[in-house]
Amino acid sequence: MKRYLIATIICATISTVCCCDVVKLTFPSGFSLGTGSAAYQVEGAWNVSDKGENVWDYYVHNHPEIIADGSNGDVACNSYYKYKEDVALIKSTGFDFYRFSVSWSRVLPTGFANVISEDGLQYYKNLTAELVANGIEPIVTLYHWDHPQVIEEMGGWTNELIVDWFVAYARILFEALGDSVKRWVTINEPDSICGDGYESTRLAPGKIITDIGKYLCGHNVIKAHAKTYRMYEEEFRDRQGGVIGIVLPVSGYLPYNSSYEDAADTAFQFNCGWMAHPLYFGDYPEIMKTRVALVSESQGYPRSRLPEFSDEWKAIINGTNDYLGINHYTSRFVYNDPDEELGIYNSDSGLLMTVDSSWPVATSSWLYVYPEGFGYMLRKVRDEYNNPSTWVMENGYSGADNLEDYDRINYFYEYLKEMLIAVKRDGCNVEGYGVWSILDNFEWADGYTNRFGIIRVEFDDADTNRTTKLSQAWWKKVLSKRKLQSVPTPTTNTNTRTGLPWQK
Ligand code: GBH
Repeated sequence: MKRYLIATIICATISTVCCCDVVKLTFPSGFSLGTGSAAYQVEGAWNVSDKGENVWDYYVHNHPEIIADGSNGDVACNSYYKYKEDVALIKSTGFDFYRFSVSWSRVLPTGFANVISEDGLQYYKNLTAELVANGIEPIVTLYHWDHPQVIEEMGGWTNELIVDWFVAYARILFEALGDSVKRWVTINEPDSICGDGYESTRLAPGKIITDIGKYLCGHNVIKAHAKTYRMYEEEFRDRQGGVIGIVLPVSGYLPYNSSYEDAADTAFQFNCGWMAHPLYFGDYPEIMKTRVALVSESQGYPRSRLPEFSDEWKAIINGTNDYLGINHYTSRFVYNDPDEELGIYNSDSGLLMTVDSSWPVATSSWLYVYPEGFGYMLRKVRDEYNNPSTWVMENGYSGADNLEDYDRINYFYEYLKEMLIAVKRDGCNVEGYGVWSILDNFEWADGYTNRFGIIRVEFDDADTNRTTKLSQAWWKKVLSKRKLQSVPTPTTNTNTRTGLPWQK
């Protein structure tokens, strides 16, 4: 009895003092660990066979000045030809799933469902079959930013007709791949494509439709996602039994100090809530509706720039997310813009954001490292949407062109630790996690200057040779033990950009 009591006291003490001992940094059984890529970033073969031109082909060829190194994805990692090697690398690392995206204009050269490219579709059938043959689960993103240029000529995501064109495209893929693919992503990061593509030149199509472009694009994205979900439900679910979700980029938005809790919530609503709230509850978050209406009025618009859903659309949209896909990289501290007290509205959200000077930064200018923000965000998602099935589809770190990527390993260790605490201690329903990225690849406007891969690609060589980095070896160990591994000691500080010290 006495011994039992002592043991209990020791256990209780350990669990309150050190949650990590209890969490043990093992992955729960059934937890899925994978990696990912996107068609335009890796495939190359931009004009092979009958492939049509997409917005990225058009953008990089006509505006090379927008890409940091003037490069493009014409060849990229050559994965169109090297997919078997990619799959072999994914397998030897030990990943459970591979998330790839389909190039719309490779499958539909005219942009529409009247002509299906046999070669284009065959490539994705081959890739899927290769994954399945190697015991890797294929997860397919229907759209990762590269819609057909012909559709852009008609307004792209700002034209509501894209909704039906998207559904027709999706149907072809469900038909072709749905026997093997059981987890689908409709659209990757609407926030990025809509904000950076229709109100800035950061992403194709690079149209600056000030104040209007982003929300209009987002409105059509939600409709396209929902209609695709309903179509799958009606035509495929019974026989294919897959699940469908959207993938949103969700940063950690933390209050700058305790008086800014509301500001942090508003930031979350403008980011994640913009898309997730309609899919879970049928409409935009209240705070977005109020704020955008207010700022629109102050700007002299006759109505809110945030479009409204009809009741009919609300019913279609509500409940169309089987799981919530999240891409998480970074965090921000949030506070209210003091100008608003003077009646000056600088933004729809009314917020300003900053980072702490102690946060290390990756080679991507926006990627500040703050692992605690990951757990904070996951708990927020748990609380907002009734603890939905959650899949972290992307998490990763851009570094220098370096095979000894200790900084990347450190990033993964710290971020995964936070995720495991959120799952095991706080009950967050995260079921999968994907490393971004399996390969160094074409990093959009940053060209090849920022490398996210755990495997290096030699872009200057026609062979586009792959070489594993230290982080790949680390992942291999993590995957075989299903447990976080300690971080090897770096011989040098590879975080060359700022020289900020790494917190351990
Ligand atoms: C993901 O996007 C993409 O899905 C993937 O294709 C890409 O390779 C990967 O991340 C790495 O970038 O206002 O300065 O804070 C992440 C896109 C880019 C979205 C930075 C938020 C914030 C810019 N993110 N952006 S800033």
